[in-house]
Amino acid sequence: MLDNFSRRTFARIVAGSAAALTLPGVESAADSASVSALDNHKSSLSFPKSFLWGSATASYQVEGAVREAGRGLSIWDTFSHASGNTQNGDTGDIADDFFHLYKKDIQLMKELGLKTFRFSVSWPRVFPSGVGTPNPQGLDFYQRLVDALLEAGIQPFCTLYHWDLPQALQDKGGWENRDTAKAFADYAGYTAEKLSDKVKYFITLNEMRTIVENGYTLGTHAPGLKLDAKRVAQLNHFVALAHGLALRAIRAHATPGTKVGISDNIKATTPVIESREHIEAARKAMREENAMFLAAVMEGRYTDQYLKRLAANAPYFTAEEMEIIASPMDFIGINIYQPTFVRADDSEKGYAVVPPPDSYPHMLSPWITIGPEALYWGPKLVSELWKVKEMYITENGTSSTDSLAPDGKIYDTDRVMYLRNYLTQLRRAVSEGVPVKGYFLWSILDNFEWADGYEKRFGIIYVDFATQKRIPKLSAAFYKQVIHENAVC
Ligand code: GBH
Repeated sequence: MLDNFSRRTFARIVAGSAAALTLPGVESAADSASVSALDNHKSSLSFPKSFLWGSATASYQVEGAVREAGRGLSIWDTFSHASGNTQNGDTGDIADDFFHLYKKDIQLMKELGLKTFRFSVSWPRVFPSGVGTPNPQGLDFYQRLVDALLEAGIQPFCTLYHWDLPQALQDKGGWENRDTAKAFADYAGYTAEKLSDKVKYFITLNEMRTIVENGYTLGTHAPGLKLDAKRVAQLNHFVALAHGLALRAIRAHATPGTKVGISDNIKATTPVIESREHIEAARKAMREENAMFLAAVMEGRYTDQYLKRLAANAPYFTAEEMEIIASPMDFIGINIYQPTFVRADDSEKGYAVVPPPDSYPHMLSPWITIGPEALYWGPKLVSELWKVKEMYITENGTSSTDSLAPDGKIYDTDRVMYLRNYLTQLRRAVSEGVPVKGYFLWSILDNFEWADGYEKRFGIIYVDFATQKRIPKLSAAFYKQVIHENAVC
């Protein structure tokens, strides 16, 4: 096998791969010639020049400072402080203290070479009771954050809702109340007006499915409700309506040229075998399994099968509302962590979802079943079905045990394995012309992982929550190399 290589070339290859594993801040021992020995390999895994490599966070998961600068309470303050709702009773009171440490964290992002960063605005910082008079100190924080990002050469992507609904609005029914959709649009329009001189990309809602399923159906997220199917279907409709109303409000108030989209955690339907019949099944499933969310937003209608399935529980909606829900977007963001395997089936639907067998491998979080092909089929089927021209992977990543090694570093080889495999499949999609323009790794920092508290770490930078010390993990070195090479490595 080594016949084609001179000894010297072989030595260079070895040196080159060792260089790829150095941690940030540690000088690479390899000379530039050793890197060029890998060029052929790299070019087969490279991304388009303009590809936006990013990372993401959300307000309540990182900011802390929950009682500072005039912030009102959100449903996550209430939920996390009530006993039994989160692992170890953890709350976001302090989290990563990003509210105070953001400048240092942006420095770390810059060292990694991040081209873009996705953050969310906390609605109760800007409107402490959800509506009414805005709190200028709230917006001031995001203005400073955006300035610091731009100064570091990092393009901001701003999400307007990542689950921290003002508690005052929950007290009036939360997403079950149609007025909440209207209040969201007012807040979104106001915030976009203030930030769009510097922020070009806005995302309305993060993960409609999680809002509805975890918050109001399973009760595992704030506000912790377990509503019946009829009430769930109705509030699902109001959540979709909130997206459409907000999109229109942003268009009405933001600087011309502002781009607006959504971040949706679609069911990433993936054929069990890549053969014609199973691929067709996955295509049908992409539409039906996302009928209440992305399909409604893209098509302005609920599918016949969805309404038939709901029968008497179907929501009340008007043609005008459906038109608002389907207001054209500039891009679609999708969050993908795991596949939904699908096979062809003789049933009326024409497909069946294949649940993971007990022995199916997963990452530290049991729900993250491994299936890198989801990052190929997800964007491919979405772009084909709905003729999308601009897409982003707004979240992808994994938890890991992340223990400190004796040398004080974190060798999260499982996260590196996960990212390498998923990015290889994303690259496959991009090379076929699927219009994915950027990728946001979840997350830059370990943070408050909702009901899992601080027990599940998703960062590529380790956070010691007692001291707020940051330690870049091996995966940070990996991602730095990916960004630098613009290729999977
Ligand atoms: C995303 O949610 C979120 O946008 C982000 O805030 C979060 O930190 C990240 O993923 C990592 O979780 O425990 O079996 O009941 C992904 C969708 C919905 C997946 C809730 C986990 C709970 C599964 N999440 N779900 S389980």
